[in-house]
Amino acid sequence: MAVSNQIERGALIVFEGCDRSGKSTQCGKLVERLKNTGIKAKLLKFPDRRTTIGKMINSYLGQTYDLEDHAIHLLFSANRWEARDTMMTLLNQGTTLIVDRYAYSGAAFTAAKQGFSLEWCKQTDIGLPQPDTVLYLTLTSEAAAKRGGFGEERYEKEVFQEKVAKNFQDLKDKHWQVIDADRSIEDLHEEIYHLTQKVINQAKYKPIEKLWTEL
Ligand code: DGP
Ligand code: NA
Ligand code: NA
Repeated sequence: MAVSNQIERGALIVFEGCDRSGKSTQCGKLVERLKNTGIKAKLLKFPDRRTTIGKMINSYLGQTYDLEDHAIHLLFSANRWEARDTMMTLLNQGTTLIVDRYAYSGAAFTAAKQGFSLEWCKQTDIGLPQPDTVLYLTLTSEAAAKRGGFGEERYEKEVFQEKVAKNFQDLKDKHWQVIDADRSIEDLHEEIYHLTQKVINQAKYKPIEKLWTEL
């Protein structure tokens, strides 16, 4: 056992995946499990619809108002940047953050629109805290279809979601772990819980790096 005076930091654990992959359910279950086992943990969700910027995003997603595509991209990104200081403080105080969507959704969703490259879309999130792991939940389109139809929000359309899935594939890097989400909530939770134990232990004394700066 290494002895250190350094405060052990929390891990930054991000969940990504297409709509209906069960991300939000798994995030919630994981946070509860970690807390029950005595690990300091907090759930974050992007977009955070509660802030001033988040309220604009919420109206956009609910289709109550339109925004130019670049402008809404910047707002999604700003919504992550406005959480940056709080995230760093919590991590450095030893709280593990379970994050439901992050910069990868930012790039994957906007780049699914006509005229946007993945490269352009990544720029605004460069330098955000680097996740210790990205748990990418996958579902085949058949498995997704069995989970029922899409809702009424913008982006909740089959063809668009397929483009998003393709973009996620292109964003995959060494921090990603791909997880087949086509099984029971409990089975999926068990696998995820065990994966995160390792991540939390390994993150303790590692510095927090910056996203997409090694490009
Ligand atoms: P959710 O609240 O997780 O259901 O996300 C709302 C919708 O917004 C969902 O279709 C995914 C999409 N989304 C999430 N983050 C971003 C982002 O940063 N940029 C864009 N363009 N869309 C995003
Ligand atoms: Na959604
Ligand atoms: Na595009």
